[in-house]
Amino acid sequence: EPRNSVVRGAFVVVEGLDRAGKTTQVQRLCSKLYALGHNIKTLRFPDRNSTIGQMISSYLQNETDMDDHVIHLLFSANRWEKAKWIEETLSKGYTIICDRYFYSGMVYSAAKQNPSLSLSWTKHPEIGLPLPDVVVFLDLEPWQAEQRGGYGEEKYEKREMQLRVRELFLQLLKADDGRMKIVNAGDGMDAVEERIWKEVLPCVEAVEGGSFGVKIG
Ligand code: Z5A
Repeated sequence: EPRNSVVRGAFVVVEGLDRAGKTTQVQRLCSKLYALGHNIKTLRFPDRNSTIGQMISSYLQNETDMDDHVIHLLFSANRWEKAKWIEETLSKGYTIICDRYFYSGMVYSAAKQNPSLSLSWTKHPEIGLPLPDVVVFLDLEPWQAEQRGGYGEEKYEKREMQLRVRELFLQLLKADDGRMKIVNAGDGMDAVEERIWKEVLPCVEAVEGGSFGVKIG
């Protein structure tokens, strides 16, 4: 059970390109926070367990084809399925570490260069979702990502797509109100872990302690 002194948990999102090390770093961050006595839950998107998540998974594996808008809305719906759980979990005092969120949703869809699917269009279905307190963007150049094992079989794992995705992430960062933190993910795992820690710990402590940090705009 969460500590009584916690006002609410912090909502921490880890974003980045393919192979930026999100899974690795989410695990490390959770263990460190847990060791300090924080109560932690994790989440990842897409959540492939739900019916909608299974449709997404089948699309990513090239088993089904879908209109670009349809898959965009399914990714968004997959987050909305969890919105109430996120709010309830935070209010019970658990800090949530989430692997990808609507930032990925926006940039991967906009990177397809469909004329009727601009970056601003992609945002609309996401409006109203619980807003993270801090978003760590693990930045890696696509050529560095490729050195970590090359691209697999999934839909978006191609160099041109990854280059556009990175440009769009950087565009979101420029327009951001201060909750997104860019972290160079091109070095060893320990160095990256340390950089993330410096960004996340103060935010978790502030939110759990009752100071809500960045106000929701
Ligand atoms: N997508 C979307 O279109 N719309 C949405 O709304 C959402 C997602 C939420 C599936 O995502 C696809 O869905 C994704 C975006 C799109 N498409 N693409 N591309 P996913 O999250 O299920 O899959 P993923 O992002 O491709 O996960 P990943 O490949 O597992 O990457 P990762 O979690 O960032 O990396 P990792 O597993 O921690 O590490 C990858 C490898 O690198 C592994 O061998 C590690 O040991 C190694 N590694 C990690 N860190 C380092 C360092 N620092 N140095 C060297 N090697 C390292």
